[in-house]
Amino acid sequence: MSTLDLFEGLQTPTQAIESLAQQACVLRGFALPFVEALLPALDSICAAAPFRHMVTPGGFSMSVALTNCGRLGWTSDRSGYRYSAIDPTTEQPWPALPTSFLALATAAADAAGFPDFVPDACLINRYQPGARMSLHQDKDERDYAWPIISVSLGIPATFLFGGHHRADKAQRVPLFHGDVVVWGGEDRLRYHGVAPIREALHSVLGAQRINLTFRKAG
Ligand code: MD6
Ligand code: FE
Repeated sequence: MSTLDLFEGLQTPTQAIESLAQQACVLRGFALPFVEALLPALDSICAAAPFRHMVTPGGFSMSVALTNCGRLGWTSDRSGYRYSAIDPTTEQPWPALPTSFLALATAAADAAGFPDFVPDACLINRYQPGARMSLHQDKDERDYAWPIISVSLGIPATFLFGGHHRADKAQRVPLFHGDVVVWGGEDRLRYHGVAPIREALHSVLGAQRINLTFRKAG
């Protein structure tokens, strides 16, 4: 065990794990001990790769603003969704995955029963009040054996966690600053989304919700 592991273990005692499905759960407050390290790293990423509203293949501008860090970044335009090593806005590689991001993602995956997870992509989404994400599956990654790790920061959201068909009734899961949702295995391809964000103010992040989703994309 490294000193970093020991530190994390001390910072996150007995974990509140809420099951959403066989291989999906919410780790309440799991990210809180990491936040102080995450926020300055997030500022550097957003300075190098600014938030932008991507356009869907259908021609709509997404209400959520997006950027990425890691070797691969998720992008969308009229020709489709894909992962790319180059940010189409800056024409530069995406900023590297900060150590604090990596430590949080691997610790959360471990806690949820997915050892050995090493993400190569982190989508960073900014939701301002009114922004939403409609039900979708995350299926642009190469290997669905790896889970999705989703970290909520800032103002609250209602996460919609559905089934394997778009029409399946979705659970409504309130998510708060510091919560982490993990889904993998048989639940990896479940439909999910975010209900329209309500007006609110977070003491540190103001009137926004930042969501980090970690994937092994390549
Ligand atoms: C969330 N986000 O914001 C869940 N998926 O809680 C997502 O499911 C998601 O933000 C694909 C791309 C971006 C996302
Ligand atoms: Fe998603």
